[in-house]
Amino acid sequence: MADAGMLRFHVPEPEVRPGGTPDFSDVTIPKAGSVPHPEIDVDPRDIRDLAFSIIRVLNRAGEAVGPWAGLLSDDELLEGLRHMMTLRSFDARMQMAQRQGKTSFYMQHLGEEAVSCAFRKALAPGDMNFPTYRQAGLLIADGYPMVTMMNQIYSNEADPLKGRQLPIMYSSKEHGFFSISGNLATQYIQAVGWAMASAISNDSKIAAAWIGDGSTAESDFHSALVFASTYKAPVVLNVVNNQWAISTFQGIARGGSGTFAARGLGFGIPSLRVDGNDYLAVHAVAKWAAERARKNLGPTLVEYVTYRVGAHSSSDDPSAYRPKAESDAWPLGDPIVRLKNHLIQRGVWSDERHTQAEAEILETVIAAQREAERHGTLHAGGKPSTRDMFEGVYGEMPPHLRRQRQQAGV
Ligand SMILES: Cc1ncc(C[n+]2csc(CCOP(=O)(O)OP(=O)(O)O)c2C)c(N)n1
Ligand SMILES: [Mg+2]
Repeated sequence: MADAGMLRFHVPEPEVRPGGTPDFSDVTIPKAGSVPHPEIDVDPRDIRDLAFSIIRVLNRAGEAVGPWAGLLSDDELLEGLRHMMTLRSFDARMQMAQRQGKTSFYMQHLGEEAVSCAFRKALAPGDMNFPTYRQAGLLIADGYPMVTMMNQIYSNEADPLKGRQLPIMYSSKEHGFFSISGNLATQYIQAVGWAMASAISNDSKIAAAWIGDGSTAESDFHSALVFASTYKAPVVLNVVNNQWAISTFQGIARGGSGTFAARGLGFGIPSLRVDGNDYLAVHAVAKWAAERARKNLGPTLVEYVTYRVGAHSSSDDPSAYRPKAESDAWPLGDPIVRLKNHLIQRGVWSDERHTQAEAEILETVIAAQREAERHGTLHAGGKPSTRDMFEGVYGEMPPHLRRQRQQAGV
């Protein structure tokens, strides 16, 4: 009552700022194995709770427990570990290459490797991802050559995109990886549209939409949900909640809904939250959602709860807006360490083998880098031809571009 007549403007603030002690006590972590595994044709109203919980498979002892466990073999898990380790090693080398001036820009996946690596294994050939810049694991886990990725990062003469895309904005139709657009949230409407087209043409392929926590504030996100729910589009709607959108904490874009998954409930879309640092949980939930899409049961919204350990990009310095040790305090741990411990617990892996694999992977990444650098880097060696700049957009080149090409003499 004391405030009657005086309005106050509310701006959500993160719990802690630089200099403070990291505090994630408000992140409720359910026990691994405690969240039920519904049938894929469940009525979304019966699983409302799943939009507010976190599906987890790996417990603190490294065991896989509960109804979402048991889908992957030893070999599949060992392969998954290798994919995540490869992505981490690739990131470290490319981040360094950026600091050496070999590329203008880089974005890492540190701490988020399980999300894209495990998700890829739940899709079938021909399915299409509409990714953001933080899902290179989709390519790594599908066997896309690292050299080709590096050629794109270096914008060199072997860059399949001929220097026309920002570094890390890959594209591969064959690997189900739609060209990345820097305009965030466009991925959502495109994925839903692609999925609708797949259904209209009675095809069997499904789509996966990708977005970060911050980008869900874009209207494209909400438009896509309207179309997806109305037309029961065969699409998996992925939200990667890594707690940060550059310097903006997730509470800004989330608004009052409590979780990002809860956004799906108003549209009648089954919505689940999953531990994004648990390879087994990510894969199981992705498989559930993909199967729903393939069986004409429509869209599923999945929120991956994770933490962006690295900087937003090579242009960012997170020490300006969050405590330095915040990532150490993240209660869901590190995805590579957790899968490694699980494999040791299963008796198919060891610390020695892990160290050896790290060295082998680094060697493979360095060999790929050498090969890519033979084709040039940002400021040295081979470049795409200037002529390429004019190609590949129009079926028939308009007169003004033809004139410019003549003026450039290419
Ligand atoms: C439509 C649009 N608005 C703003 C930007 C600038 N921008 C680039 S990344 C970013 C933060 C995105 O954060 P989030 O969606 O959480 O993804 P994350 O980087 O955490 O993976 C912003 C605002 C953009 N690229 N596109
Ligand atoms: Mg984010």
